[in-house]
Amino acid sequence: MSEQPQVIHRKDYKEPDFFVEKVELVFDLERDVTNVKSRLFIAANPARGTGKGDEVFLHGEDMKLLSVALDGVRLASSDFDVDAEGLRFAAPGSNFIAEIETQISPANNTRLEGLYVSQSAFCTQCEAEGFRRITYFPDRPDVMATYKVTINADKTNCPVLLSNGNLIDSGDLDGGRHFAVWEDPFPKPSYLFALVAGDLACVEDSFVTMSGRKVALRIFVEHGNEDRCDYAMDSLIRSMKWDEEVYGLEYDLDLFNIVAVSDFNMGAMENKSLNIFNAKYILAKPDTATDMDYELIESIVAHEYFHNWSGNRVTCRDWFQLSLKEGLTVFRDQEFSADQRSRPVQRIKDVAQLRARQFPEDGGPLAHPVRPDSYMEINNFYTATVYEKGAELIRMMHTLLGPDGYRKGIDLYFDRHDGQAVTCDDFAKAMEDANGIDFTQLKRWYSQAGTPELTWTGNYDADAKQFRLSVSQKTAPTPGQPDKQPLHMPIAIGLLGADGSDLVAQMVELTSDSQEFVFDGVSEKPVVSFNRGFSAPVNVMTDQPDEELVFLMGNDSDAFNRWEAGQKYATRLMLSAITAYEENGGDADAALDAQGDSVESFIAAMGATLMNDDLDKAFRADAVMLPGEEFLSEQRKPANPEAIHQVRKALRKRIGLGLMGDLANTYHQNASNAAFTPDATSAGQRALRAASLSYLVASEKGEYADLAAEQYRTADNMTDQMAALSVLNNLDHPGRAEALADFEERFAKDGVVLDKWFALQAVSSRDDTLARIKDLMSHPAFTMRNPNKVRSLIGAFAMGNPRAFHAKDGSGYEFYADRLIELDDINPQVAARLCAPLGTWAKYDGERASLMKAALERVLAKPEISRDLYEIASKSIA
Ligand code: 0A1
Ligand code: ZN
Repeated sequence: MSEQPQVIHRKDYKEPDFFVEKVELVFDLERDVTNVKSRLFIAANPARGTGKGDEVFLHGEDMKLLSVALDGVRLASSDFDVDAEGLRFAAPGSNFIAEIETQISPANNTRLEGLYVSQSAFCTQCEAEGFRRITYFPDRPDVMATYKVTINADKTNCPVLLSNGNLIDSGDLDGGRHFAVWEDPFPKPSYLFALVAGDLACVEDSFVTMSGRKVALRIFVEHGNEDRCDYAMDSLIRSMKWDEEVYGLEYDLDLFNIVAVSDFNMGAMENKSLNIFNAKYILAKPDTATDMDYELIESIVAHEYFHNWSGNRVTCRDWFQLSLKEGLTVFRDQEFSADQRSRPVQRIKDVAQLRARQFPEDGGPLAHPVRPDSYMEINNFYTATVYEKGAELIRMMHTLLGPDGYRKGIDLYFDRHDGQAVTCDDFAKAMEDANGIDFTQLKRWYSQAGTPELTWTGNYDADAKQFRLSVSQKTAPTPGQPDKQPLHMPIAIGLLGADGSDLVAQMVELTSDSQEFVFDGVSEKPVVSFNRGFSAPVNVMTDQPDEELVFLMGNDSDAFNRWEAGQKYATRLMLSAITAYEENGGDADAALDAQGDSVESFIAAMGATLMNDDLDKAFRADAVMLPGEEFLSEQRKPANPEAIHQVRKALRKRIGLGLMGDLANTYHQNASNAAFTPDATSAGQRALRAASLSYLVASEKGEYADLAAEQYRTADNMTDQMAALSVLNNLDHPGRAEALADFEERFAKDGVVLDKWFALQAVSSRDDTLARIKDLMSHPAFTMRNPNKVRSLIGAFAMGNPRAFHAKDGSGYEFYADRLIELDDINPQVAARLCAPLGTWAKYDGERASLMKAALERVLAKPEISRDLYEIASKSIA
């Protein structure tokens, strides 16, 4: 990058000057030099009044341009301009055909955008702007075309040739080559184009749609992985069924392909009828994948499938509207998982994720609205805010409209906009029109960044049998948005009587800075359960006394708020102990002693949840977990990672000691002799047992570390093995080295599984962790070219090991900045995504903050820094 990257603004949107109606592509695949011929059927856009003689601009980057011809006439080099951004020429008429020939080098494509090689297969990633690395094209989502794609390749290396749509022809060519022709009848933006060619194994099934059409379902994987596709296939079939039942949406082609690749920048990609996945989110069998892996596979397979309607049939007009497809599709996949598993447990998981990833983003230097106003590099906006906060916005619409009203809005949206590229406003308008409702204020959630903070107080009038609830909201300034306006949000309220039952269960709508809600006929002074089910994505400040939190933990009819009450109590307790730790010179035990009865009463309440057989086991497993170190560091300024770590560890030890008998019983009673099945009930049982084991080990009674080592040796599934290994991982116990060595040996050749081994070592709380990570960088299986490896070893260190990353001497930051600099030359997109942890400097003490800023300065000083990394690093330091 030579100059400062250009900033693109939402307000500057203009319709395209020219459309492309039809694309014909011919690929001559070779690893080092691939030839791409394209024929583009171009038409002027009447709305822009363009035509003959006007400039046509086609994006294109890092390609060799061989030739351009318009309507069959080859252009002389003086008839077009080509620079680092693309190709310009004058239109020969309002409708014409452009023929362009380019050369690209898939084997040298380490950015993994456009056409690249993963293991030995060719594959593509075009969202957001990768298509312009394959051929010259108006690479923007509001240009939608039909595609006909011919792939020529070596028959031995690439027996499988895939693209979007239907296979219409195939056959042999000279020289050991063959070809396939694919045609996609649905017009689509270039970001949904895909091509795969390689020697892949295929697992096949089928689905009959609600109108009786049989769809062939295929999952392509590397040879040897055929036995790891069952769960992904099952998830796909369940997703197809669910979308018919819940949304009335049917699949629209006769085949649906999924390909799993080892090298992928993100989770997966919804290319029309040819979804490409990070192999990690497809491959699973009981002895290689944990329950969490199964859960993720289910939700990501569903997510990509759901995009066929929310994203592909109706797509985004421009990239500022990304949440149109992503927020909606995340909401859809969350609801799918809730229906397939336990609804409250799913909600807890989604909220925990939102708090861990989105709230910090919204409170930090990279804060941006769900619909951003500007960007330098769009790849940097595939964020928790666009995805998860965007999903919360859709969820609020669902809550406000009810399921029927929501469905009416959805039906209108798809009726109105099928085949179009539209905006978030268009989506909201369909919701409004179908329901005769005004979402003007609700739509502020699209444009206003920052997590609102809500405060409430209650007042009971026994004579009037009336309860008054005063609620106020406030959103702190975020970069570029100093002043905030009040938001519209649904708040689900419960008022509990002394016997634990609901006196009132009601949804209220908050619209002003502060508002009072009056509940009549309340027969006794109630305990308030506020924001049930996390009906609004906000931070709630409350000074509800400990006893009320304990009461809610044991009685709230809203399972989410039962969990929430426990988290609040634990957070309050630990924050207060952290202060004591800082004051007493670093004695975590004394800091807990200073909390009086609170510790005891908290542990007792947690024990009651642990042993409550009326509750779902998965819920109990979640409810006994303490808020994480990252979450706690969000609550304090300056955050002290060492104090947080020590206090949390000491509290875990007390829980282990205090509940030892119950924990040991829970552990033993939840052992299972049955063969592993990944269903939610069995997973819940394993999770509860794992939670018990982790507290038993936290008690520091040596026999439990032995028990963990034993569990690792005897378990017949990866979930139980990882549960054992992750507690051993922080210890000096001989079982640790043994288990790690065994794991390494067993999975030496199994990239996706070995990543767990790298990540474990990166998050270990042992003192030698950073040194070990440095050693592991020269492990034969480690490479900076594979994003999963980088995330497992380097990413996990910064994001999952706050104590080591924030080591006072700055060694963590220094190591990390070196890696970002190294990675930027290989894969800027991944480098930029990993940069965010350095941007949290403002939360730390002066010394750490200046070390972190120095690390960012060093990153920014890198010669030839990419636009991706520049944007994140420069915004982070501001
Ligand atoms: N649209 C995909 C995620 C995705 C986004 C960007 C990518 O490359 C920059 C790749 C995949 C999804 O939501 O699943
Ligand atoms: Zn998506």
